[in-house]
Amino acid sequence: MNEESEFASGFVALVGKPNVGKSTIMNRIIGVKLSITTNKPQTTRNRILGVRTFAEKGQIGFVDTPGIHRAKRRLNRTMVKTAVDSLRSVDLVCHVVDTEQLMDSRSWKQNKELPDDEAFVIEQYEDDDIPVILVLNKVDRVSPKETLLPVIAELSEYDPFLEIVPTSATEGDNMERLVDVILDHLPQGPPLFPEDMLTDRAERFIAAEYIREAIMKRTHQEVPYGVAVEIERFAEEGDMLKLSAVIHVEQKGQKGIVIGEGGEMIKEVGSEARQQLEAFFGRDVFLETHVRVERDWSENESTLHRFGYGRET
Ligand SMILES: Nc1nc2c(ncn2[C@@H]2O[C@H](COP(=O)(O)OP(=O)(O)OP(=O)(O)O)[C@@H](O)[C@H]2O)c(=O)[nH]1
Ligand SMILES: [Mg+2]
Repeated sequence: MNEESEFASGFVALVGKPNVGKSTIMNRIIGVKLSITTNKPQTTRNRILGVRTFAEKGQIGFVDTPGIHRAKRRLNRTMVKTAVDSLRSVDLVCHVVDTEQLMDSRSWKQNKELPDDEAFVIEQYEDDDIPVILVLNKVDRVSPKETLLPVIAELSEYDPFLEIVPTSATEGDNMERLVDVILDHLPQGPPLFPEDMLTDRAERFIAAEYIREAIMKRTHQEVPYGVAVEIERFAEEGDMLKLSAVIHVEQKGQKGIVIGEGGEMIKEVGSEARQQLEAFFGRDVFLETHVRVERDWSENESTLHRFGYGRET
């Protein structure tokens, strides 16, 4: 075998139910906050590529995807379609599971079976003939640790799973092992991207997402799901980045909530997003925000497209 053929490279989809830790895993491994994460389900709405090159070993093109669920609203159906379509062009699937939630589910406790919502995720890729690694995430929440062993043993009997890797993305546990297992199952071949490439997403996208994260973290019920952010202006002025963002909400009442009493909420959002953007871009950021009502945008195909959903860039 010559040296070049020992290098592994390919695309790995991170798929699973909402809120299991897919984006946290990608960010951990690539070492940058590329994909936003919150404690609310349905945070990720797009396919997001994150590339990491491991010298001499290989290059992984992670494809972070929206959580797969039985969606009703148009935005959610679009998100699930984005996730499912992403599976068509990858070399490997990492099916990510919230281990604590799985072990607490009735079907697991009673029959050692995966719950319906996990089976629904499997249905999306099982006909595609792609190798699958099961990632048992959030194991920091499982105690005592020994209770995990019979779960792993049981799941090794499951057909689609080639390997099972327990992880804690927030603690950073077993991430190297996950990388090694992924590299073991990727095709051999030269890198697909330049070594220093991080993503194919534009800086505007990252900026809009950081702002959306700051809002999602602070809002509740339907408000976080009614927010879309557009960057109207992204300009370099001297050493500074000057950004102007429009925060779209679905109804007037949501506008009041996002602005907050005396503008308190929008001030906090702007300040947190600005700090995070400064860390990402490595320079000073001036951020201006406006909140606008775009009635029922999440049910309307043309506004969905305008905000970048269901149309991959
Ligand atoms: N305790 C614990 N929490 C975790 C772990 N990984 C992720 N989380 C938390 O789980 C929540 C969801 O994480 P995300 O990475 O946004 O999950 P996701 O699967 O990308 O979710 P969607 O984008 O909504 O599909 C966040 O609050 C994370 O901090 C873990 O290993 N342990
Ligand atoms: Mg996510």
